[in-house]
Amino acid sequence: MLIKKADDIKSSEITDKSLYLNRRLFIRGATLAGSAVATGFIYRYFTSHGEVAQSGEKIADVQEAPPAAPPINEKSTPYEDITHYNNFYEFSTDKLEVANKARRFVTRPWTVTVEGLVQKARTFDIDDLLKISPPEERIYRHRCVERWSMVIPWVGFPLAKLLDQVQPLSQAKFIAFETLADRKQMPNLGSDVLDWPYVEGLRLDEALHPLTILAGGLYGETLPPQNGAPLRLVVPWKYGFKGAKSIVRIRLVEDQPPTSWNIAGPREYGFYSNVNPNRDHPRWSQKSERRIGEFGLRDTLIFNGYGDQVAQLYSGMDLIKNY
Ligand SMILES: Nc1nc2c(c(=O)[nH]1)N[C@H]1C(S)=C(S)[C@@H](COP(=O)(O)O)O[C@H]1N2
Ligand SMILES: [Mo]
Repeated sequence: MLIKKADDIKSSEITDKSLYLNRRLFIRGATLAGSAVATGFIYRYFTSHGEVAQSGEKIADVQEAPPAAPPINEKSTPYEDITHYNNFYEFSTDKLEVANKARRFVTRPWTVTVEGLVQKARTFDIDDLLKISPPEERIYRHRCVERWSMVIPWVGFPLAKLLDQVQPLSQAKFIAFETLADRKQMPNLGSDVLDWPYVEGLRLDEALHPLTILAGGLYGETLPPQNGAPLRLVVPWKYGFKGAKSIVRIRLVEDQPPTSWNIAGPREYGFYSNVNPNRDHPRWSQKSERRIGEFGLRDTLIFNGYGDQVAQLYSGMDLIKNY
């Protein structure tokens, strides 16, 4: 079967949403025309080229996501920008350098252990984990605490679907994420900018919210290393740093877990980290943001524009104190 691989397609071909859609239709057409597997139920994060999933390969049968939030009428950020302007401190603190430093990052074999206060603790092989639920396209706003933003077409599935599999116990109130810290592959682990491994957390009700996803793909393809391959968290109403990349362990716990950015700067980064234009960072305003690829500034929206969906999670809470 003749399917163009990501490598064969110049990045200049995929620098905006309409080209991306054309390309997706093209690939889908090729798949339908040439495929022996006409079943819609083979959702793999790897292609027919082989068992070893590579970054940047087409993900089969990406579903339209159920409407967890109204679609956003904003242009998706070009693939090139999403994959070359990254925060991933294990590789580099220079956003423009991460892609290069991460280009040989090995994501197979890979396991994710889900443990703690659950009925059925389990270590998943990544390819089994990615099959728990069909891959859905989720186009979300992404707002970094540093005042830049993007619109990113993730491919993923609700974190709640994974939690279904392990069955959290009633004592579980929070969820903790731990990401890979491999000195052989990650050149910046010798620095002490952050406490390694990078850890993040959510309250359990936040984790179960239908907007919260585990993403294994981007623009219809498996994630490149710099965006958190093979699996990363995406919580669209929170600042980007909640979105832990390259997850290896998930633990259900009773108490609020420590988080890397809060340890590094407790006055600057709280546990909740909800996007909030009314709560400035001690060193800068959070009222506006620069959308990558645009001139000028946009107003930052409360909960990054997802207030209708998530504000009730925080009713009665002081969001200035609980930043
Ligand atoms: N493991 C790990 N995850 C991480 C980070 C990191 O340095 N290490 N940076 C965070 C920050 S600050 C942001 S804004 C997002 C960036 O995700 P992106 O590069 O896919 O846009 O990843 C988050 N997840
Ligand atoms: Mo960020």
